[in-house]
Amino acid sequence: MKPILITCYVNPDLDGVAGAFAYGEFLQKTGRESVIGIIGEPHDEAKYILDRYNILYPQTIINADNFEEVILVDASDLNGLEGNIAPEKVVEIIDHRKINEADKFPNAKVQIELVGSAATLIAEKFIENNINISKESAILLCGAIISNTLNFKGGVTTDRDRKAVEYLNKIALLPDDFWKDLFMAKSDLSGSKLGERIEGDFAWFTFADKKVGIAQIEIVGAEKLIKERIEEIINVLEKIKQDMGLDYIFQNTIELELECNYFISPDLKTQKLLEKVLNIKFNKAVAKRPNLIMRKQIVPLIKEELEK
Ligand SMILES: [Mn+2]
Repeated sequence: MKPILITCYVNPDLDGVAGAFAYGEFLQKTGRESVIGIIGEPHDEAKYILDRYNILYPQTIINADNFEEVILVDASDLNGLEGNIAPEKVVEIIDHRKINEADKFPNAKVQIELVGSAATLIAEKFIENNINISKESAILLCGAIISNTLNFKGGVTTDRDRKAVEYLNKIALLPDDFWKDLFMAKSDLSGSKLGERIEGDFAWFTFADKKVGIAQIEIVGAEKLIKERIEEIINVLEKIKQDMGLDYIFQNTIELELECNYFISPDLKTQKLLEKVLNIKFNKAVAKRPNLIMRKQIVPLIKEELEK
C-alpha cells in the first residue's frame, strides 16, 4: 500500500498539528504507513509546544499532489484547504465541527463528534485500542485539548475532553500551570504579528448566498490590545472584507484570563446581525460579552439566522 497523507487545514492550529502527528503514530502502530504533512505555517501555540518539548516539526508540504489518499484531522470544509487537496482523495475525516462540509468529500469515512477538540477523538483511539502513546503525542494532544477547550472553560468542553487529558497527562506530565504558558505564548501580538494573526486564523462561510468572514484571536490582555490598536484591527478587517468580497465580517476576540469576548466589526450590517444572535450591544465598533464563546459555537447561530 502507498503511504497515505495525514494533514489538517492550511496554517493549522495546535489541534490540527497535534491530531495529525498523533494519528500518524496510531496508524503506524496499527500497521498502516502514513506521512504527516502540514500545509502552510502552524500557529504560534503549536510552534511553542513543539519548541518547548523538542518535538520534531512535521514536514511542510505544498499540496497533496504526491499522495493518492488523504486523511483530514480537525478539518472538514473546503475553504480551509484552500484548493490544495482534491476532495476525492480524502478517505477519512476526523473533526469536531457542527457546521462542516463532510458531504463534499465523496470517498471519506467521516467521524465528526462534537467534543471540544479533535485531539480528544485521536486520544480515544489509543485508549480504546489499548495502544501505548508516545510522550510527544501525549504532550501535543494534551496541549491541544487545553487550548481548544480554553482550559476546560469554553462551552465546547465535554467530559470526554477531560477524560482524555486525564489519560494523556499520565504520560505527558505537563505542569499544572502549563495552560498559562500556552496562553501567554499566543498573546504576543506586537508589531506585525497582530495583522498576521488575524489573517492566519481567518475562516469564512457561505450561508444563504451570503459570505461571512470571522477572525478569531485568543489572548490574555484583550482589552489593552483593543484600546491601543482598534484602528489597525478595523483596517485589516475592512481590507479582508473588500479583497474577499464578504457580506459580513467580524473578529471574535477571546480574553482567556478574564473570560469574556470582544466582538469587533467595522460593518453596521454585521453589528446588527451579531446583536441579534448573541444578544450583545455594540459601542462604536466593539461589543463585549461575558463568558467564553468560540467561533465554532457562533457559526451555527449565524447560519440559522441567515437561512431563516
Ligand atoms: Mn479543533
